[in-house]
Amino acid sequence: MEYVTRILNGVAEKNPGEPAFYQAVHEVLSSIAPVLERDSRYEKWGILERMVEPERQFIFRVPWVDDQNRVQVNRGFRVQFNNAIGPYKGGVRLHPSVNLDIMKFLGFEQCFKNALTGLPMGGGKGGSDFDPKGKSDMEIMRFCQSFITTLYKYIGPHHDVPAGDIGTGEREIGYMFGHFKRITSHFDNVLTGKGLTYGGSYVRTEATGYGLVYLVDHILQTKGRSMEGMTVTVSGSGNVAIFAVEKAQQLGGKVVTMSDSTGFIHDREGVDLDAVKEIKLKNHARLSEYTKYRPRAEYHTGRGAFLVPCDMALPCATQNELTEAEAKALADGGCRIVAEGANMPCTPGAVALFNARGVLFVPGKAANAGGVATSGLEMSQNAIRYNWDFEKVDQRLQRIMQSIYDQISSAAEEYGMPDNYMAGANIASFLKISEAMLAQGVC
Ligand code: NDP
Ligand code: 2IT
Repeated sequence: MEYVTRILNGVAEKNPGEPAFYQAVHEVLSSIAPVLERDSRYEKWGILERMVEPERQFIFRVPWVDDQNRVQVNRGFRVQFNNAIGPYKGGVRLHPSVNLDIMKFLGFEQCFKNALTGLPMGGGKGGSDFDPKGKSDMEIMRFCQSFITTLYKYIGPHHDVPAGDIGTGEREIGYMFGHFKRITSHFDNVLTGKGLTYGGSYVRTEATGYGLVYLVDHILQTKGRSMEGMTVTVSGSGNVAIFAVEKAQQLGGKVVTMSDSTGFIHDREGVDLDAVKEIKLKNHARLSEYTKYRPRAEYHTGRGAFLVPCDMALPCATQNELTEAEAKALADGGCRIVAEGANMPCTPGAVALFNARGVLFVPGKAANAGGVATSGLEMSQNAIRYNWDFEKVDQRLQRIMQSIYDQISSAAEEYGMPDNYMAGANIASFLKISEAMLAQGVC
């Protein structure tokens, strides 16, 4: 379609050297051509032109002093992408690979994901090339304080609400929140993922992994199947992966792999999650330690978690980690369903292969939306100055994941692509954001 081609060419031209951003935009725009063809208002009102241009982007110096009294300087980012349906909302990634390309791809994805939650949240993302690995608590605190010293002016409960992502968990959110409070004197609910004693929500820690498995389980149920007895491969061993494994095991799945950026474990008897939690959450150590707890398991350096035969694969580490060759190995090994716990972990070639081979594919913007959805529930509880108990938040999360299934499956059906959840997710979220943009005029 000419409109889509023109916008994609414009994105490539205006954002050179940003392949991840282009990849994310290409995926969404390639799915929505049938929607654009039905209604000329999208083109007339420049909806795509406005959707692919972040509303504003901040890049800033983050100076801090390390434990040896040396000055360190990192680069900070916040991309406020689209606030058509609510305040900008999205995590903060702390990883040496962070650059503007990664921030824009994540911010763009976040707009569509947040729309699927049904909660009033626009899309944004932030982060820094700061590497928390090997840093002391004091160093991490000084970095977080410096990051907020610049960012505090641009965030707020009705404006932009950051949260966690790779490298940012409850500890980092606590330091950021404390510093925001100190320099503004306001106990504003300006971040989510807070600790339970100062405005956090039950289930936020577990939400992304749990939500992923709730959605997959629901899809299996609609097909008369269940997770019971399924062999599951998982990548990553951080927040998303750990709680995806926990819920998958609770529902009877047998998880046989997990990974970190150094290597992966293969435990044919099923991963011992208590051991992984002790290694990763308590000791902040490497997954290679796992064989000390379970000597019969194998540890391999490098990649390979998805070369292990399985019924279901859950990539939960990072973008473009699951390649076309791995997708082929998964399909050849009998894998029937792949759901993205991470943001954009499957390469376009991998996704094409899943579609060609009839492997059900659930894209991250639907599958991992439980995390930001529960952040939305944290904002709701903060707004009414109340805390719901674990069961209540968990039930709401389950209902949201079910509603995401309803939206993506019915959009896919309506546009003649049943079971194409990627098209369904892109179409359903596009329709919601564009309706709000059309209603609000050119802004
Ligand atoms: P964590 O920092 O808790 O864990 C990240 C995991 O992925 C670690 O095991 C890490 O290994 C591995 N990893 C990170 N980067 C790389 C890399 N470049 N190559 C290989 N492995 C890597 O992050 P989360 O679990 O929170 O996030 C994982 C994914 O889920 C990300 O894509 C994130 O955007 C997405 N996500 C997170 C949500 C949340 O609520 N936290 C919500 C929705 C999506 P190592 O320790 O060796 O670095
Ligand atoms: O990618 C994501 O959805 C997140 N990192 C969670 C964002 C949030 O605001 O909770």
